[in-house]
Amino acid sequence: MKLPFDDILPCGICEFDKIGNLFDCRAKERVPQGAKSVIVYLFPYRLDDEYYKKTNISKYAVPDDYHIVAGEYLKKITSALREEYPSYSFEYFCDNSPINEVKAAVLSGLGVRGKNGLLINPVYGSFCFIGEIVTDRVFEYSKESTGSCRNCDACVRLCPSGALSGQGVKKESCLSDINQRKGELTPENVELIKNSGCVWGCDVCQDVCPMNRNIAVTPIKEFIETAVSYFETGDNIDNRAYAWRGRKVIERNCSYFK
Ligand code: B12
Repeated sequence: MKLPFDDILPCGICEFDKIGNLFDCRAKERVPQGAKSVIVYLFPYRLDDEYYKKTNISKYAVPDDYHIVAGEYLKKITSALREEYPSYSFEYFCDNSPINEVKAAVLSGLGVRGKNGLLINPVYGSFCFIGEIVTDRVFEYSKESTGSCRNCDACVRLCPSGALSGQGVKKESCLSDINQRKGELTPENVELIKNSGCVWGCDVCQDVCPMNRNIAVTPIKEFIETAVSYFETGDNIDNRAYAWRGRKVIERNCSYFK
């Protein structure tokens, strides 16, 4: 069957049972009983270099919130699937998902897992969000990606907070976790934020990755049309990836640069 957006979104399918343990979260309840397949989509978000000339937020937060944008695409694809296969269940997820999305993407043949724990696609690099549709219908599974990243260890060596060991990311040490945290930060954490020049998220492990050189820019027009590369205290945060935290956290981070 031809699905909407087949021509722009990289997609692969894996067996649900290969995903392993599901994350405990509210969305877990929506996983169809007797789930068989996970249809995984990538939403590439790298924009033209122009957009990153003057920036103080990480690349994932430059376009409108991906939960909203990817959610709209997934909703349309899910509707088409429900119409085509009315006796099966289809539920979509993105980020707030019980599925380990990087693992699902690797199993679906969409790329390899880097030492920074992120999925690296051959065309779009790691600058891709991941979303998926879980169903109790069996589809033909894609060939799992094999191999690894280039093992150069640049991400491990250059991570500003030493959060990477080569086995994945140590959440509490990751700058992206630190600068999204509420409340008072330790002086060490404040120093890390000041040195990063970034008030939201962190891209160092991706920016230094050689597999992210010469990658394609996003084909998703909503990401391009909504790009805002710089955040200043008082700016509108509607639909932004940092909105869910409220403005206090990002504005606190801005205050460290005054
Ligand atoms: C919690 C979370 C975070 C936390 C903690 C990250 C973590 N890995 O623990 C914080 C806030 C730090 C974070 C930061 C970021 N995140 Co985040 N995050 C998530 C989330 C919601 C859950 C991840 C999780 O808890 N994993 C659990 C841990 C234990 O998994 P793991 O580290 O992969 O460990 C497993 C593997 O090592 C596996 N394993 C072992 N060996 C092997 C071998 C292979 C081949 C495979 C496949 C697996 C595997 O076993 C372990 C146990 O399951 C996912 C969405 C989702 N539902 O998956 C997004 C997600 C991973 N994040 C995403 C993004 C974009 C980011 C940032 C880049 C944002 C930014 N610019 O600041 C950073 C990157 C930091 C980094 N290097 O990971 C994207 C990644 C897209 C991609 N291309 O991979 C995701 C998929 C969200 C999305 N829907 O797009 N994130």
